[in-house]
Amino acid sequence: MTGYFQDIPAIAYQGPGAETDFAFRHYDPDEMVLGKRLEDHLRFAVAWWHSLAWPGTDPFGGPTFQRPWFGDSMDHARMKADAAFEMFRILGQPFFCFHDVDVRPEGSDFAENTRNLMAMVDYIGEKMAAGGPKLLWGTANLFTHRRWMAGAATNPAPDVFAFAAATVKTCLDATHRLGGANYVLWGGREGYETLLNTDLAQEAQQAGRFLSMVVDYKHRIGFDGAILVEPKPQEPSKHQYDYDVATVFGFLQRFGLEGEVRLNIEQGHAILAGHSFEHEIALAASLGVFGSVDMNRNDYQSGWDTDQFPDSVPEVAKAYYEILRAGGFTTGGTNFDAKLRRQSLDAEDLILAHVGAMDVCARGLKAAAALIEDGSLEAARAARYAGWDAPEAQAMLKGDLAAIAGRVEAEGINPEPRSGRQERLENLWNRFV
Ligand code: XUL
Ligand code: CO
Repeated sequence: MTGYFQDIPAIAYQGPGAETDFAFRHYDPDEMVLGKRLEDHLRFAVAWWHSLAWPGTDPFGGPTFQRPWFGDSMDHARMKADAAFEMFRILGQPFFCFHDVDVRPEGSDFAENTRNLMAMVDYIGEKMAAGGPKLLWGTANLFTHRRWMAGAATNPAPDVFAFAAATVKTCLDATHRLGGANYVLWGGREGYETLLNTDLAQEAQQAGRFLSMVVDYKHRIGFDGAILVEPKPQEPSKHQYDYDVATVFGFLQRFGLEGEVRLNIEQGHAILAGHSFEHEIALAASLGVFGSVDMNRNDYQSGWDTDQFPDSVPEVAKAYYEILRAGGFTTGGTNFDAKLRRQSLDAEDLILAHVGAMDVCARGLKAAAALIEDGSLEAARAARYAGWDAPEAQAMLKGDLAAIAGRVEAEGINPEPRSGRQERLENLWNRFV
């Protein structure tokens, strides 16, 4: 016990009329929505890095947080894990996520890193066995340490590629041992700062081989979770190769991995790429590679990845609508890849950030579910494409230009445009959200 959260009660569902801030108003884990418990729809996860490891720095300022578990020793790492599970007990969320560096102190070499990680895996595994949340995903931090400054898998130096491969192997082992539902790769340094020193063809070959080896190793150890790639267009690199869903899908196809790897889609990354969150989810679903989400929000003025907790029900409703339309999460879930503002110093800030975000997501998902249940939006969408059911329309999809031209002439086809009814559908949407 760290006692860090000692004055904060376990958060329970009390409904919209709750009189305390320390209650869920909309997230009732047991509420049945579309035939499934809300907890099983949303599959919330707390991110170890933002909530327990991040010290409140920004590009202009040092740490603002003074958590008792900050430090470089194994004792500190264990205290951090104790605090994590105290926080998890208060929130009652079903999952968490971590990078290797979030849970272990940095060693002097690969062997010591591995020893530290595996000792912490044992420690965390005991806490999970005692009734804590499950692991949604594990990952390797291949971007903070100075060795990764020119990339991990795409580094010009083969020894860095080797160190990255060895590190991902141990992180996959750790994730497997903790029963993780997924393993994530986010390539913050897999990109470039300047084309003047970059060989794009060479780096793509390295990245393709690296990901293929990850998939091979997953099968070798019998890890049955999903391998997920997390797109992001830039920051920290000027340009990142995993730019967005479309770019990653093209990369997966090029290396024959589209049946093996799915995507972890983050709200803030979608915005940075010039898309909406729901676009990225819908596109991944349409390509059969939707996996999981990192739920957060960007500040729309600042133009960088601010990783704030979500606060907008209409925004998250659009994301959950696409997720539900795709059949809901399978191995994935809602990971709060979100951090406090650096002035939010207190233990209660950390708890209330999650409570609010969980309520926002619950409201959004329930609104989206009501729209699915109503069915009018999907009926309107289907009606818009209904012409394609006709045999002559289907024949065109296997046809050729000359045959189609002949038919247009023979039948005097001269199409009349039809309304897309956007505002009518927006009005429908707003009746539910
Ligand atoms: C960075 C980011 C990461 C990944 C995991 O923008 O989203 O936290 O989710 O490495
Ligand atoms: Co993320």
